[in-house]
Amino acid sequence: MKKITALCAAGLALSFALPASAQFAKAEDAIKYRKSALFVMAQNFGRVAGMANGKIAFDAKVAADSAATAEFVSKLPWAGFGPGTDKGGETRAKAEIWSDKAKFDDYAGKMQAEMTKLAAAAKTGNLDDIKTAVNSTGGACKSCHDDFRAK
Ligand code: ASC
Repeated sequence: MKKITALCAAGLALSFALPASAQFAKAEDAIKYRKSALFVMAQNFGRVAGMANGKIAFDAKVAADSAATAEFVSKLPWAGFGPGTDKGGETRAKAEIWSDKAKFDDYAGKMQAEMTKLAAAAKTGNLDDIKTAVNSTGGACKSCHDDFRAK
């Protein structure tokens, strides 16, 4: 009972501390969250890309697992880009993410769609298909970085 009361109190405290974004207690947490998700995604995508361009020995099982993880994690960063999270932590996110949100969301959607195609290609184990999908996915990462990430 004591534990439940403490948990409720913690939840209540969090719900009162929701200025910047609906899902995080403070902007710094949202920034950490989105950067962590993008980092985990990049580690997994990078492994598959390394196999596609011959820098890492091709292992179909590792490629399929990594691509599946990257696909899942590609859904996560966006919750960390809520209103008021343009500042408050270490970030290279440009103000345009919030002023041109429709364009940002469009890029985010395209990247996720490419990750889904990459995961499907990796599941088949066909290296040529993986290469094609890696290129499209990398292109989607790059176009968003070009417009929305500071140097
Ligand atoms: C990666 C990674 C990115 C993208 C980008 C593609 O592996 O970490 O941010 O690919 O470099 O152009």
